[in-house]
Amino acid sequence: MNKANTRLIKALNCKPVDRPPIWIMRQAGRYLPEYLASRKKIPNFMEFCKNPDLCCEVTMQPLTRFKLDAAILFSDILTIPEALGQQVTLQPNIGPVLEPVVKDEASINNLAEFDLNKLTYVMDAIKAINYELPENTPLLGFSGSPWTLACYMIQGSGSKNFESPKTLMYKRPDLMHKILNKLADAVYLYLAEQIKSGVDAIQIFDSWGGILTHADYLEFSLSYINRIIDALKKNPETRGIPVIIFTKGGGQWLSDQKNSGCNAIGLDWMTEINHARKQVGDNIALQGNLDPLALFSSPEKISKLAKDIISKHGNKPGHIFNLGHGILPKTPIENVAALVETVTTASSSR
Ligand code: 1CP
Repeated sequence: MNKANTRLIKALNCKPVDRPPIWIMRQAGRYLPEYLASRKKIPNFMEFCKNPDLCCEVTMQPLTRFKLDAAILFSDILTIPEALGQQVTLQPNIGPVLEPVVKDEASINNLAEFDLNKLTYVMDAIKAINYELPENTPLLGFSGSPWTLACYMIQGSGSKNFESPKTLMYKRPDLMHKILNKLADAVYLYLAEQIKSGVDAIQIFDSWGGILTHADYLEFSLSYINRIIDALKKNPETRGIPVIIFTKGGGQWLSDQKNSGCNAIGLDWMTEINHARKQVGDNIALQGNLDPLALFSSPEKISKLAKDIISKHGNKPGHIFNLGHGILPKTPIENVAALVETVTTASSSR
């Protein structure tokens, strides 16, 4: 179905809309009791991700509750490391654990050839979701960036400082480039296949790009994102689909990100949206950027903060409302409702 005229896709293309569209990073997830209930059906997280009907069910849950302008495919960025041969398990109080860790040249050489057939379950979920989605609601697909995926594959888990990948990067940049090259090829093929299966826009989550120096960000993260976008924009089957890039902690590098070929840049909450707009010009959409912790305050406060962001962006096209990072598990649901109500009743002459 062609969703080109929906609020989200128009805003991503910097076309005028009646109000900013809103979706929420991690909108399907642990803050929703209905999500927790669905998860009980298959407690093993990766097995859950492999069940297209359950992925469809939880993708639809936040849309049933709130007037959101987009759905995001329920899956995880760690599907690619699993397809490359690592075992991924979600462990209580730790989070995802990947084994065996990638630590040297031999372990990079031992990774499997990337094979899209191992990710058919993601494409099946996209088809199932599109069958359920209303005509005016576009579906976002996503992937981790090569750098962010490499962080998990080399560290073997989440981490504050990601010592192992950063040490490898400093000691053996050649090996870091070797794995990033492999990941960039995989991410391109994966996103292209998501587009062919029916997603209407895609987001590249560079959750850990912000732990790098500027020079290393350009060399080890953004250059690979650029390569993926370039390949998507050259392919006639994928070129019309808007691409959002989101580097958590990347607000000081907007002038680099704007030349990546992306349609939109996701902003974390540390970045001022009016300053960002000045830096990127008027042809790139901006997405964000309420602090996820602001949702722990009151409906009145949230409404004020959301209106502030909308007015700071100003009366111009190209703003997609979102949080500055994923919604947190303990977020009160009535506060999410207040946020969505504020944004969906905001008017403008855009
Ligand atoms: O039920 C559970 O306990 C699982 C928690 C969970 C969920 C709900 C995980 C494990 N993944 C997901 C879904 C998910 N992950 C989605 C789809 C849901 C939606 O957006 O509605 C998406 C887009 C992701 C992306 C993702 N996974 C990112 C990038 C986004 C970000 O927040 O920066 C990252 C870094 C991951 C890894 C991951 N998977 C799961 C967890 C808890 C984590 C974070 C690990 C860490 O602490 O570093």
